[in-house]
Amino acid sequence: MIFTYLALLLPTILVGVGAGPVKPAFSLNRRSDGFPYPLDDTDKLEESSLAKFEAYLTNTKNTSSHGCTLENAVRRQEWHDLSVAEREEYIRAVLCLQSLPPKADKKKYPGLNNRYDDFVLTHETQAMHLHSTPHLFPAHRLYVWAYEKALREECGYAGYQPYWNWGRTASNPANSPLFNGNMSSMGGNGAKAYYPGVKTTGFQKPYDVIPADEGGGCVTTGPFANMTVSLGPIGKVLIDIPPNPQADGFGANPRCLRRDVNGFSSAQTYDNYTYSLITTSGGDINHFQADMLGVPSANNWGVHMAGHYTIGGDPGGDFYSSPGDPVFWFHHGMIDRIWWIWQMQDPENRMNQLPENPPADDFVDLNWTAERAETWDLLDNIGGMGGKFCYIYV
Ligand SMILES: *[C@@H]1O[C@H](CO)[C@@H](O)[C@H](O)[C@H]1NC(C)=O
Ligand SMILES: *[C@@H]1O[C@H](CO)[C@@H](O)[C@H](O)[C@H]1NC(C)=O
Ligand SMILES: *[C@@H]1O[C@H](CO)[C@@H](O)[C@H](O)[C@H]1NC(C)=O
Ligand SMILES: *[C@@H]1O[C@H](CO)[C@@H](O)[C@H](O)[C@H]1NC(C)=O
Ligand SMILES: *[C@@H]1O[C@H](CO)[C@@H](O)[C@H](O)[C@H]1NC(C)=O
Ligand SMILES: [Cu+2]
Repeated sequence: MIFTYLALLLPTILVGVGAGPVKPAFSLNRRSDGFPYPLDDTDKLEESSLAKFEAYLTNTKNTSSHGCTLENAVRRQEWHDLSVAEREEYIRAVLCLQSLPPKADKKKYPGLNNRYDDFVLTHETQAMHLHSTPHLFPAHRLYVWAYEKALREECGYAGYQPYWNWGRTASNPANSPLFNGNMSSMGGNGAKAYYPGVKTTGFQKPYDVIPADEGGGCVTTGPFANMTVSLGPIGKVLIDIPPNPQADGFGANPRCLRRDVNGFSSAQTYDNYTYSLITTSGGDINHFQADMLGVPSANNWGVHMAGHYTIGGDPGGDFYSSPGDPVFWFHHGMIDRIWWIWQMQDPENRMNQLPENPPADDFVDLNWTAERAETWDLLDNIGGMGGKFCYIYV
């Protein structure tokens, strides 16, 4: 009897009262559907959340999404889902940014060599502003968006910022198409060099040290083999980096890009870590952020740190200067993506939350790299930043 009743009712529910033809459900149509990277649990969670999110956009956000919809939003793709030609075009644009003059004052910041360095400088001078508890998610969202915008507007890049689904490289990052060192990768591992690993918090081995892997020295393969790192270091990295000639770290300190593409760190970035983070942190953004940042003293580095130290080295291992490694943007793209997936689990309650609930007039100012923004206007990848944010992750 129950089945009969449902069968009768169902067509009415689907058509709705007075509605036109039912709109087909939005689909991401990822390139990764199938070999070689099948959808992981986080990808599937993202897909299964879209209908709820679309309903939220239609019902609640209609007036503030500024015409941005899931359908017309631009699509940021995972690096491994780009074709080799698309990867090379992205790399071309990054190298272009590294060849343009800086906008910040070279007299005041003599370590600036190029426009890319403006972004590194922003992260160094605005480190506290970017990383204070309420700002970490929204300020990095703006920061990655501004970088994508510079690649497009200043270097003619036609695509969007790729992200790094850590789980895809977790078992063997150094041999992944991201780090394998060929000319369509983001550069290889560093050469083998003295590298003591990474002290996370305290110094109580083995729990809060990420051990060294096979690299630590200069990146000698791939498109960034000749890249000059100049600003910094500012944070303490336990390797023999020449000190910056200026106490503030903004002097010219030309040196190679160094990495330790690290399998111990990447082992905490399998998709089960990301999936578990999103699904077990509950509905409070403070918990979600804290879980993402991990509890290093409990041997739980959190996906944020685990991703950063899968790159490691210099400047990747320096809290202040880490955007000086061009993979930084992929990592923070993924952080931004999982924030969105977390939001989509309960958009009515999660699209309006920032850690520590900053005041209404709170702002983010990235100086040379982005216009000043209201912090509370950075929560929506669909319609935030006065409608300038209009992107999704596929
Ligand atoms: C949302 O906006 C669309 C297009 O502007 C409009 O057709 C629709 O009726 C609006 N929905 C609500 C719930 O306001
Ligand atoms: C570089 O690596 C990618 C991914 O493994 C591969 O598709 C591409 O053909 C390689 N390119 C060269 C020049 O070897
Ligand atoms: C790096 O510089 C050397 C020497 O000028 C050059 O032979 C090589 O092609 C350059 N590599 C890259 C990736 O630009
Ligand atoms: C993820 O899976 C690995 C391997 O099975 C396991 O050691 C680890 O504890 C899991 N992590 C989480 C957060 O579930
Ligand atoms: C950068 O932005 C901050 C915050 O608005 C401001 O205090 C500072 O003066 C700016 N710095 C420069 C060099 O523009
Ligand atoms: Cu940062």
